[in-house]
Amino acid sequence: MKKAYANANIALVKYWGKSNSVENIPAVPSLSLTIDDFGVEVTVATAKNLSLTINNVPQPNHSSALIRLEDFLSSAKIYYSLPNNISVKSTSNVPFASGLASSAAFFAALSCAIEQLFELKLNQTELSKLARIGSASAARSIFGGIAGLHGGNITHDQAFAYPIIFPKDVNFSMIIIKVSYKEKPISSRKAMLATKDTSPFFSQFVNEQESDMENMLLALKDNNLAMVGSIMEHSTLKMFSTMWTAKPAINYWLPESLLIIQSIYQIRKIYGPIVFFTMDAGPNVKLICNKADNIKVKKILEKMLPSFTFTILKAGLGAKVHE
Ligand code: 2P0
Repeated sequence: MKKAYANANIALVKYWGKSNSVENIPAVPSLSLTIDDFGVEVTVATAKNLSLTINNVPQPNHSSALIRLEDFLSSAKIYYSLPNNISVKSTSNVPFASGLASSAAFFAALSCAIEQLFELKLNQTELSKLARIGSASAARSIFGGIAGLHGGNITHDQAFAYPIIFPKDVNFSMIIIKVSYKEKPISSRKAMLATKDTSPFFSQFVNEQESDMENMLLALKDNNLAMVGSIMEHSTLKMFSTMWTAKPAINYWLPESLLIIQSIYQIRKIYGPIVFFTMDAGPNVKLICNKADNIKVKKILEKMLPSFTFTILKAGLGAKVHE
């Protein structure tokens, strides 16, 4: 039996769409911040049957979570020496399927535990490829701090994550604003496929990704919050534009999401470029600000948006085995 823990991560340059759905290779490169204290612990053991227990609830046969685990194992077996059946138990403080990267933390921790249990002898780069097969964003959670993930028309061997800034050197904080932790109306996996197939804007999103990545790397090097935040917001809104223009349209936002975004614009008008937003496949809003300003920004938010709760998170460590 082996145990591992991984933190969730939130993309600053968004991954959306796949170039290869079977091997789960992202259509675009992406970049994210791994967040602290927001993660999943996974215990894996050898077993006669495949089983999955999430937060003490055994997942029934044919449940979507168990099917996804089965698909992960069968795809991973092409590259790694793994059995068909294992017992997997996960406990998490990340709300499930509400756009808070629960699958990223789960597959990163699972890959780490599997690697140990079956003595696959993978380094972190290899481990990120294994995690990517389960969920592409999981590849980034193998690393702490700020990490990138390759994407495009590339092979399994080229589709890995890499560290960019170590957690202790990240000068930004993330603030999570809860809008709703209800399960999302459509999985990001299905939404990505539909978007790629039907949105006239998807190719434009792909075409601009390399330059968004290059500009983000420069902004991070300069430690320039205003630049990092502007690129992040632009990447976020471009990603949602592809969803809104899919046929049928896909929408993860709630009215409160827009209310919060309008308040962020208002805060910037009053206080300058101190806070920026992003969102994922769900209605919750995540903000970044300078680490040194996080309490001040939280106080401003509490005054402007008194009915919401705000959680400040710092950069977290990468996935690790728990002894
Ligand atoms: C990201 N998201 O870069 C983007 C932004 C949501 C919006 O990665 O199909 O669970 O498992 O590879 O990684 C969510 O999608 O999708 C995601 P799969 P994943 O964080």
